[in-house]
Amino acid sequence: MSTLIKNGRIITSEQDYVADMYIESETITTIGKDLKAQADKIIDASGKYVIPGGIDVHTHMDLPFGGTSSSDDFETGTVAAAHGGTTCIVDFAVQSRGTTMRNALDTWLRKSEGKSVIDYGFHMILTELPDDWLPEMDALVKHEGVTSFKLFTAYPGVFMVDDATIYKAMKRTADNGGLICMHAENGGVIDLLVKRLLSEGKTGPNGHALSRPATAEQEATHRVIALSEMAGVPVYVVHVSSHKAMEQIREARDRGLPAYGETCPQYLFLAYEDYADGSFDGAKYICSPPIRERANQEFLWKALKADDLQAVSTDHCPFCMKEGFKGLPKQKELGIGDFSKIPNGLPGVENRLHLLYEGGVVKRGWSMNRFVQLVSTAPAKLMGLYPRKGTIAVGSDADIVVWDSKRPHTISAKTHFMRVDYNPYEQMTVSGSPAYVFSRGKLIFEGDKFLGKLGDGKFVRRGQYNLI
Ligand code: DUC
Ligand code: ZN
Ligand code: ZN
Repeated sequence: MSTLIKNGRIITSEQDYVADMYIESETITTIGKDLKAQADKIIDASGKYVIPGGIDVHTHMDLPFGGTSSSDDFETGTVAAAHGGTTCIVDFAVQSRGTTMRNALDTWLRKSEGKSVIDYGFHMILTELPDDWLPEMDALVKHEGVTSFKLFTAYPGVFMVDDATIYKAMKRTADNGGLICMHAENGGVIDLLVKRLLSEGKTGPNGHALSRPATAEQEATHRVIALSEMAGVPVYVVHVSSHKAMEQIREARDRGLPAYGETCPQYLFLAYEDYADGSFDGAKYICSPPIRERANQEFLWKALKADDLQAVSTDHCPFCMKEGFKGLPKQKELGIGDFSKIPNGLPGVENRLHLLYEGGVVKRGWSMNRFVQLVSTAPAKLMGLYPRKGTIAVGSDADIVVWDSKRPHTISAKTHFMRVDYNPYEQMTVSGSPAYVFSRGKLIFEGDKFLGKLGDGKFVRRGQYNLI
């Protein structure tokens, strides 16, 4: 199978030029002006951008969490991702207490096998780390292409580990060449605040945000950066929600440390004020860290522009508002009368590029290069996928999005592909959307029409990070 994409405006994180692109089988083989090659399919991309497919390095498909499981699996979630121009995800395998990392990876490989329509990799979440397990970390990095480990300073009793365990994992990762990802909130203090709010009768969803103040995120962000500095390992702070946490990353970077941060669309577009009244509708917006006050948003937008934050991922972890949607069990409703039982997480994998293009390029005048850097190139580099993915170059995987800046899209649960009964950005109209999406050379979306095949997405063994 070969494809010729004619006259597109090719955008990488650094370049911007008009050319033709020839794709043979799974790979970009030629880029040049007026290519005359024969092809099975020819696409006229005049007036459109040709960008590397989006890479979302923070998703949770089919994650057992909060008494249920996230409602998208590797089938529905990756079809949705592709519809929005994301052609690779890095999801999280969970080493839960009492299981080995090997078992965890096998479980997640089974969950994804034969289902994904785009390529995917895994990080490994660690919930315990006896000394004799340390060699397993090395084996994951060396042999399995699982080159990043996530640890939590929150969710006591589930994911949270103590500082000594974090330091131990960091030290080992410094030696084996992996990357540390951190969920940074002070879980111990948050638990006390949760108990106090509930005892005062504050049981509505807004209690979730009240129990998780930005200072709890700031403190943990400061701490994990300090631990990483002691261990001599790069650290990637996931889902940075507040300017206070972002400033910890900026300060570390100003000192020359390899500290990185991602934020997510929910922290850029949604505001605490919109669910402050405590009505149960606010359960739609429950995720951790929580959605902050509206005034916080602009700090994050500026940080993305200034490279104080380096990537945008989604933390896609959807749960339905109502029992019974597509046969799914009770999810957000588990927390009626007790906000601490509302499963944490929001849908987003389908709309990340829509939203970032609108908020960044259209509304704030970012260059397309910066957009591509944040949604594709930086994630690819940090997560060891570059230059196979995250750029447009001869020899790279043909994960390509033909982006039409004049193809408006109204976001709605009625039309989205995600398996969840609401969309946090319901009725928002964005100016641009993908006209064509290719995954390793195969056209998998033409507009809103899915043309892909389940199982065509493959597990990607990632390499070592490139520091940016
Ligand atoms: N935060 C969420 O909102 N959901 C999944 C896990 C997490 O850290
Ligand atoms: Zn997290
Ligand atoms: Zn997450």
